[in-house]
Amino acid sequence: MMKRHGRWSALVALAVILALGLASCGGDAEAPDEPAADLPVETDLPVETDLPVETDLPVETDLPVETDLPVETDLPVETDLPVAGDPPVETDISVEVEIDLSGIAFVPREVTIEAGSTVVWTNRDAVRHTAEADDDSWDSGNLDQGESYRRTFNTPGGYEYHCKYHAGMVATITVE
Ligand SMILES: [Cu+2]
Repeated sequence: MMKRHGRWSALVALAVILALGLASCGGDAEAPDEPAADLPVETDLPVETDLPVETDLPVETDLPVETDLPVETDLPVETDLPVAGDPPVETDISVEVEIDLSGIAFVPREVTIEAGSTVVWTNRDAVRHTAEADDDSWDSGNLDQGESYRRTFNTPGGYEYHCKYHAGMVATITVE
């Protein structure tokens, strides 16, 4: 192998030498033989060393941008619950006033209450009574012994009412 290669190289060298020698002789007709000496052209291999160009990976490191989660920490704003602490004031409205239907009469006959109060009528007689507004705006319906009717008055004013079975059973509620 070595011998053949050596011989081949020697032959090539001779050919080149001869070619150069002939060319140097000034023979224009023999110039076309020179292309055989273009072997050096194969030395463009170094051009393939552009691999380092693939080192642009670091550009993908823009993940940290997703760290804007802390913005959702505005929940503390809902801590305005203490405002609900003033309902106790409304407990003054839960006033109840009792009126008995006793002895064919409303007892007491005249009552004054604050707006929002509730009146409770209870029939203490053995006979049937009713408690209904003179203007027919409300009516207890029949109340037998022991039965009750309740109504809350939210609007200030005078309310006259009566029992539809006994002409003398009349009374008044004043709402302030
Ligand atoms: Cu009555």
